[in-house]
Amino acid sequence: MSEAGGGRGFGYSVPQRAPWSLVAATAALCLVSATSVWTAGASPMSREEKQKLGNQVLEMFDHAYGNYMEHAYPADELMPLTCRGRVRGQEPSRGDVDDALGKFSLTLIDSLDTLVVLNKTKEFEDAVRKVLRDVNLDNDVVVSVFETNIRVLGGLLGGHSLAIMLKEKGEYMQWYNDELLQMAKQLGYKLLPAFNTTSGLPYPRINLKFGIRKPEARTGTETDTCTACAGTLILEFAALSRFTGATIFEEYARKALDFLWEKRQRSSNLVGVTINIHTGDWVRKDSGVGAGIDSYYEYLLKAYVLLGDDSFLERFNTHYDAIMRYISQPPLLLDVHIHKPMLNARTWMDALLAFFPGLQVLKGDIRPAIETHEMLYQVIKKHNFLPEAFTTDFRVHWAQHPLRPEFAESTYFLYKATGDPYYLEVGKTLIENLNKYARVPCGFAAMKDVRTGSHEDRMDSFFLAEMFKYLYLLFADKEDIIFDIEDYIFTTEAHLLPLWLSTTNQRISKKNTTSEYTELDDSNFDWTCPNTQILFPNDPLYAQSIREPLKNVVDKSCPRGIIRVEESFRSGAKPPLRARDFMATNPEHLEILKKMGVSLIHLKDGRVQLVQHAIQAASSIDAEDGLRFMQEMIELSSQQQKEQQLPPRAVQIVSHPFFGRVVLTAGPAQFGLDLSKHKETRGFVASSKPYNGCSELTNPEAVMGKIALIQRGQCMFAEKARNIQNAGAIGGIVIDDNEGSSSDTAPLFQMAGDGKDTDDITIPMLFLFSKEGSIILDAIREYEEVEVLLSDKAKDRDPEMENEEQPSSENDSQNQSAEQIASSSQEVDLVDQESPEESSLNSHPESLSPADTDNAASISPSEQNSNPTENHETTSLDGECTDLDNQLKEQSETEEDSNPNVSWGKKVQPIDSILADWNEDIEAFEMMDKDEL
Ligand code: DMJ
Repeated sequence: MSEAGGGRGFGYSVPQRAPWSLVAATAALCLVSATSVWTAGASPMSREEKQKLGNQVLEMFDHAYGNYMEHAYPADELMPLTCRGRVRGQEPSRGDVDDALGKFSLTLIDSLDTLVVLNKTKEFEDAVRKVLRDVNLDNDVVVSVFETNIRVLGGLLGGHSLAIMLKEKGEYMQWYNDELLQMAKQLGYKLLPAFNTTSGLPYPRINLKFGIRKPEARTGTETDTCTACAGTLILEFAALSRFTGATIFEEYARKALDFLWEKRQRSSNLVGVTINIHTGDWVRKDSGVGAGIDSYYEYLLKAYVLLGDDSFLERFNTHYDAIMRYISQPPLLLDVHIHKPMLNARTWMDALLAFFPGLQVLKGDIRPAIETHEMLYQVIKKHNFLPEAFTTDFRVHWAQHPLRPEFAESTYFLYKATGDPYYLEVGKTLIENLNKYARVPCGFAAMKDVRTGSHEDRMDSFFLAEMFKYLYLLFADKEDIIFDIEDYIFTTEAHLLPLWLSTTNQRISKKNTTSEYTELDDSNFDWTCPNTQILFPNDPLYAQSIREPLKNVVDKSCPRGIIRVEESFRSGAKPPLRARDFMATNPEHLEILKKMGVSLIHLKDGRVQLVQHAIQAASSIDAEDGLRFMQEMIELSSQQQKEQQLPPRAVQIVSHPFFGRVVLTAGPAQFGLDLSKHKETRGFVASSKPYNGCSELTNPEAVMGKIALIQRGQCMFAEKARNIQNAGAIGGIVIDDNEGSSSDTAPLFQMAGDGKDTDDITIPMLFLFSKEGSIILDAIREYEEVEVLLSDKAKDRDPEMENEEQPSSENDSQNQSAEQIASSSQEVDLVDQESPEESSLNSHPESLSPADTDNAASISPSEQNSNPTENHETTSLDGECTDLDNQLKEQSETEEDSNPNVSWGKKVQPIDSILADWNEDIEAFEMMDKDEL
């Protein structure tokens, strides 16, 4: 290879177009050949420590896989809190997420090639036998075509790829006769009817038994699919064609990709998030590199690597240029509109985009990869995991984390590309956090809320397919793996497909499907891939030097656009209409607003948005008044939010045998000790008598110095609190009297006072739904002495207690049943998605009746600054965050996009077009918020 002339980033060009096989192999080699190039900057990690960490990954995998096999198999997934299998139809539906479950032992199939990578060849052999013996692909279940392709078809093909590799080595799998491939082919044929559309884009779902559009299929009426859903098939489908010689699969996948390429927005070269599979119209016109689009881009580049087809690289490069021009604002990656790519479509990022630095490594654009990865790592350091979505100033937007592997994936690729031991330290942190916060007695549980540390009864199959592979490979040396990983490419689900497929069965007529690219001119696009051997030796501190300026980017960030607003209010002048007096139904008020350039947008859900455009004001003085009015509105709104919404709290069971592993998310109280301001309260629990706590307790000696359990109902929350406090309790937990209630099915609320002064209540009070409360009640029945911690956030487990956990011979059986109880716990959800409106739906006599929110204008500062340049200017005012900033931080912690917007922009735009834009944006936001990641 010779050095690139004008290639983007740090790529190196391939001077002559190589034959397919060479191109594929070269690209893959570029990706992985840089390990151990140098070790500078971060201190190098010793081989012993790497081995220790590798062994730790193996142990963790055993814990996850072992519990799945023991307690869940043949179900699709393990429910690690209740320690049983998730069987579709037997659990309450979780919506789209469940479309991955086809009653085909999903986790087993998704884990197949992980077993080989982790050197568990014997277990692999057993697992393959189980798949062949037990798995039925003909179930009457409607599944996602995308998920079934990447997880099941990919899993079978990855398994097959490594089975034939092992067979050839001559020790294991000698009996294997392409059985997995036959299953893959059977599944491939089951997915094909989904492509029966004029566009060639597949339907999003298919019935494994009945296909599509027949009445018994119960699917086929959908009109839309996501871009990634239609554009993430080529690797598996082409591999299936090339392994079997049946070209139809590759043809169908190519046709779908060709259609998407045709439909790209021609001036921005971006694609939207969802597309109509019949008309080809973009349904959602926002565009990023995360949810809904991510693996479409990934597959274009990887299809080039695997298949050696130039057109895929050209498409990828065209999109990549657009991404770097519009979406990338290093270290951020922000969604934009495909038609107006200079306009940000969101002010938050989702966790799925964490794969992108890894893809940039494959592309050869290392600098932005290092920057984005560093930013993501800082978010992780703040919250232990990457929340499903976080704002541009790094606050939690959606607090869940289903143990996604994307960040580990990028860490692995960056380590391969740079050899910088910093990335090993990053991997070590990921391992520590998983063990500390997600590990439960029966596997690893997804985080329900990264802020409280509460869990969800869920361990997705991709955790085994991807996370353990990338973490193990990160610490492994070449000799730790029984085959050469560089001969394979990773699919989006980290399944391994051999690069030799590029020269096998390539009978597809590419002319039919990619007519635009029959004559290629190398100068049209970059032939890039990172050759780090050439790239780094002269500058061993390269990666570190890129990370350095970003070191405190997360900690230092302030909400954007606030400083300027605040400055404009230093004069102390008041607007002619005070925000607190404003009524949206008063025509005089509306007139004043208009004069000040403030317009009103009525949202579909009944709320009202206020938008100020200084240019629309009658005069510059009115414009300033408008700003002041909006400022007051922000403060008012912030105050209302604070009054109405307290964050969730945690009840953590800390005594033997739970040791803090079970964390229940609890509803706060608007009275009593505020756990966010004070130290947590720790104590043993005792039931109060009467259990409803509505009169003086008859068992004060039992609750004295303890945390009293009281049943909800019969009287006000505050009255219960006073009664237990008078009996000497140091805290209280109110348990819902509505049997079977759970935060999985009901929004949690905060307990309101009784309308009188509640300052006399000084103990902390928390609320648990019945299902969660019964975990504590069961524990008392089993162990009598149960100690809990009431806090605003789950605390680290006590290491001493953890050590005591090792079962001794006498208490083995006790520990065993303790594990069962611990693992049969349900955990609680709260507040992240709960709006004040939802709280008000609760009509229980004691519950909070929040103020009427009609016309209540809460404010989102997030839209204040959609201009990337301005964003950077305001962010650079580090350290100047004021109380107001903090208020807004808190305010938008959970409500970022649902609030009305204030625009401080000075752009001149006719009001009609502004409103049209806003309506489009609002619709997009509403759809996005409904979306599953
Ligand atoms: C995986 O199933 C795949 O990586 C997919 O492309 C999107 N993300 C999930 C895991 O987060």
